[in-house]
Amino acid sequence: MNRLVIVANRVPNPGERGATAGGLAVALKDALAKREALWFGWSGQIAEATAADPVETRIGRITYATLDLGREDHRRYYLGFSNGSLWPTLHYRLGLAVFAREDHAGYRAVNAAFAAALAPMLRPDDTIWAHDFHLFPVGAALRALGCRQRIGFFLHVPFPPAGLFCALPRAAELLTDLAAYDVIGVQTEDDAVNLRAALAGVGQEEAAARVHAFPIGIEAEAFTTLAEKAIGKRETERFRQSLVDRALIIGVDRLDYTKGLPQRFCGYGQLLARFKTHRSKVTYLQVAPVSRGDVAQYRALRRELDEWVGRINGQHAEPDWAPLRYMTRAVARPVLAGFMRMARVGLVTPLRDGMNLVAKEYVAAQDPEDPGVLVLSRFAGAVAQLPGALLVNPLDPDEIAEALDQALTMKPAERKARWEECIVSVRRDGARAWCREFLSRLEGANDA
Ligand code: GDG
Repeated sequence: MNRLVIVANRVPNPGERGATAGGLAVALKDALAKREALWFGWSGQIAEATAADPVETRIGRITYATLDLGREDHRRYYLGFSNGSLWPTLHYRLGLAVFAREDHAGYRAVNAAFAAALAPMLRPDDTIWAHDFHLFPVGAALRALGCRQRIGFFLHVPFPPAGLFCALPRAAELLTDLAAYDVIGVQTEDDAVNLRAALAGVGQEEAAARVHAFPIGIEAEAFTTLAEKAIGKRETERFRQSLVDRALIIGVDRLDYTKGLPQRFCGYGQLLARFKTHRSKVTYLQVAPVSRGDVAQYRALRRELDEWVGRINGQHAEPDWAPLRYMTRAVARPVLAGFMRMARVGLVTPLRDGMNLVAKEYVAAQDPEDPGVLVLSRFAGAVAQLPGALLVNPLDPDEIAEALDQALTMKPAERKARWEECIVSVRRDGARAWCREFLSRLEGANDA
């Protein structure tokens, strides 16, 4: 089998490359296990200048090739254009987007540097798969260097309506870059419709026909096993005892303004204020590991959440009950799986989300005999695969409160029926199917 080359902003650190890996590493596990692979991208380290030659490490059949980013490039490519311009725009938050020509130039320069470092490592029959919004132009940059291999691209975040996207300066250039890819993957049919229209709007009708939706999934069986195994373990049991028979609501999100955390906290406050029967009977645990802590908007969000936690606990707590437990440290994946299994409600209310894997993990973690209820934002890509979830508008705290009340008082038979509607596609449309479908489209059905 020919080699698979993954190009992504981040290459997992050595410690994340095995069983503890999250995100893309988990999703690609199956594809990477089957064939020789090269994983190329940023090391996560910042140096004086961006390295020209990658550092290579080989583990089994996977070679990891990483570049350190120069301080200025990191500021412009990563913090500036990727996180400051593209991330908010793609999540429909034009008001939060900032644009600076230097950042845009830095973004293009790093993409060009990635392509220049990767091109000499490529073999003629490699299949190249580039990931996410940091790397819109890398395919075009590789083509400019004469690369003729099959190159696919997958966007993990939403693609907004064309009119919104095109408000971003230089949007047309980014769309033209996308035309260099043989397959352009997005998470949902809505994203596909939006991206096709945007491409057609800049005269790239042919590229528009290469846009397809590939909803990403999880390794459901493995996550279920993780959750089952966590029950009875010391950490899980200590947590259970601390709840003293109270129903648990769980939220797990990177601390990001797209995840709707202030509105969610407000919704929980409304639950306690409006539905008094739940007072002292429920505990909400929000795990929100800090990401991009060095960006001002994220520092402001953290302050806002600190205030919400103080307000809710100050207003409703009793000497032996804190209604909201909030932590900005990450929790180990096996422990998290156990907490999810224990939770009567999974609360997932992003304002916009490409897919949202936490929603699928929550479903996979449940005990089939006594499952909890998923309360899910109607603006998460995962909606299409989770028909049994209680859907809410994440901008409406009252709707969140009402859904929480409905979930907490739901009879076991309905909980089971709703969970069964969800678990089918969580199992069927897993990480493996996602990889297989993308790669078979890219490599042609005959090679799949
Ligand atoms: C992007 C898109 C799309 C979270 N906290 C902890 C922890 N996590 C894990 C979760 C889950 C992952 O991180 C988060 O994935 P999501 O899909 O929910 O969200 P993003 O990070 O925004 O990912 C998204 C995804 O790409 C894939 O295409 O679904 O829409 O935005 O696996 O469990 N893991 C551990 N401790 C934590 O505290 N161990």
